[in-house]
Amino acid sequence: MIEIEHVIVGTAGHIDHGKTLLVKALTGIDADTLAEEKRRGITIELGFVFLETPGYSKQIVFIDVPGHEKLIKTMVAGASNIDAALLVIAADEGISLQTKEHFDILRLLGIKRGIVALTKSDLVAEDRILKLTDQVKIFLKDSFLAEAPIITVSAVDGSGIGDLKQSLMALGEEVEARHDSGIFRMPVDRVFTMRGFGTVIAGTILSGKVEEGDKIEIFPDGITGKVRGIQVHHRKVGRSVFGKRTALNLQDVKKEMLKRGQCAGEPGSLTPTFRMDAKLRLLESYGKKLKNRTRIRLHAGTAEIISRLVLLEGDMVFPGKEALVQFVLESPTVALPGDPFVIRTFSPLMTIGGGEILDSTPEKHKRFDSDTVEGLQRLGGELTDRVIQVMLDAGTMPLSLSEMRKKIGEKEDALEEVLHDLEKEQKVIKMTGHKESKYLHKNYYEHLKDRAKSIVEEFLDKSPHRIAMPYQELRSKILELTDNTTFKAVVDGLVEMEIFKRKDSDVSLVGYESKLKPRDQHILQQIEQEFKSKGFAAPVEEELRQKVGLNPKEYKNLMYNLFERGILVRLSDKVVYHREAADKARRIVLQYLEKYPSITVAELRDVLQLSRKYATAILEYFDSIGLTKRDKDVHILR
Ligand SMILES: Nc1nc2c(ncn2[C@@H]2O[C@H](COP(=O)(O)OP(=O)(O)OP(=O)(O)O)[C@@H](O)[C@H]2O)c(=O)[nH]1
Ligand SMILES: [Mg+2]
Repeated sequence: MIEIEHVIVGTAGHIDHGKTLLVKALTGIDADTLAEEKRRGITIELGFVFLETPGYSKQIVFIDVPGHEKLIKTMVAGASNIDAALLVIAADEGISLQTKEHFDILRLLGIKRGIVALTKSDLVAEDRILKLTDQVKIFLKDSFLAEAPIITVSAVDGSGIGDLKQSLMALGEEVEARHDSGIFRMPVDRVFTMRGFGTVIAGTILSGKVEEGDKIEIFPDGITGKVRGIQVHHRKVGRSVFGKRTALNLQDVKKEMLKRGQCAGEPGSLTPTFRMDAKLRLLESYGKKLKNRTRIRLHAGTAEIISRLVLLEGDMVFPGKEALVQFVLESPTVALPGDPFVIRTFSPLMTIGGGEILDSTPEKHKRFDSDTVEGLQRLGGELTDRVIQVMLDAGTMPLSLSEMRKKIGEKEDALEEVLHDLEKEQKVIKMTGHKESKYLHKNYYEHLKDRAKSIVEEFLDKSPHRIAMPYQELRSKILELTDNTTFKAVVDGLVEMEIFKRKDSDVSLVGYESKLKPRDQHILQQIEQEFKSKGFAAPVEEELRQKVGLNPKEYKNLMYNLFERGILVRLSDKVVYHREAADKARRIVLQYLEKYPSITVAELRDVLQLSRKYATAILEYFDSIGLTKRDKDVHILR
């Protein structure tokens, strides 16, 4: 099946200027279907109408918006996700208030193309059209519509309609596919029920694709459901892709739970947020300054959210100027970096600015902080800069590709390519974990290594009797900062650099010398000698402690040193052996087990000519290290 590319064209223009009738003249369809719309003669809800153009390779779809000044919220929702604009200006009234406001909104949303229709030409004389055309050209100067065709039409007598259709088709050829981040997202602009089809949400797929049977989540409300069916252009299809007007029939979701402003997406792929960082441009025409913490209406996707505007760089934003801001939202929403938005004053309602989201899940920022400002500037830059910044923001926590995708809103393969280069330039460390690879900014990798090194140094400083730090203790300290995979990479890195050495379950510093006092060193030698000379009949610890004249704490500390260096081995609570005795016992047990299938405590006692206490300790120790295992009363080789 050939996928038809949709060209989504949004109407725009002042109330009563003839948008809906023009769409009808082009398509034969009246987008005003509500009884209230018919009664009042105005558009209230968004209208979605397909233009039939047989033989043409693309599908033109109109989103007809209301012109009423109180319905700008609906207009922005309709215009938020279009490929091109059809700016409608009535020849008799000319450029009016909402002509200007709609045009501002289109510009702020970053719409790139469009056509201007001067309609109701049947109501005016020729010279009026010429004059208006000049005015319109001045009005559109330096904007995305500066070079747009201006077509004179009448929806009543049909003049110019053919030309307009031709222009629309030519425009459709020029429209480039919008950027596809690969993540399925469809802002909901309509919710309805269809007989035999159940609950339906409709919208234009912003990115990615959706297939019948897919699980989806309705953000930010966390509603999940399954796609039972998909319709595109009134036909049932198995899948739909970005850029297409699409209706999704949802299983297990009640209509009452759904509304415009929500966004359908892959489950878990977006993070509901109460804050967003953005670059804001205040319209010159607003003519006023905007203060910090001004309460505004933020329009992003099809949602409108009341929010405070925190100015990060200064105390004011001036008309016609840009500023880095943080929106503090009064209710949650979802967005991705790069999404356009519009802001309107709380009351009276006026469109005053707009821009681009830079971070859709930021922390609360300090104002006037140069790091924050620089970070946001990087987020507004090239993909490489954005990847670097997201990693700097994550600090010592490494990010997986899927986490990065969520933060940046880009396809994983595009991210991978950038990360690969950064890795080659040694700006990024890739860590291969057992589930998925994660990435850490080089600076933070170095920071973690420094941290690990100083933790071990501090440990050894505080415990002069010890020559190593237990690995698990270091691990639990580092896990406060990062994950286990990174911890391992950090230790491995330090071992490779010959800063750390690992022995059994300990970590130490290469070349570290014990900081023992001469007296302690002397006692240590004495203790070692005691154990060595007694062989299998090791000394009783309590007696030994008294003999060498240490208090229990001092004794314990010094013994650590001997255990860590592997000179002594603890067999059981009561029995400690010199390494040599332990090794000898091992050889004897193994020799015995070569001859006999098993060994008991009594048998070992006889072989070694020792008391039962030692034989028990030896066999239990070998069980515990996995050399032997116990089977009822005997011990066998493992
Ligand atoms: N003479 C004449 N009247 C027109 C033409 N186009 C629209 N009208 C009339 O203008 C009025 C408004 O037309 P609509 O198409 O509803 O205007 P709209 O721009 O969609 O209005 P809103 O959706 O409410 O903003 C209707 O009475 C139409 O019949 C035209 O080309 N010539
Ligand atoms: Mg209308």
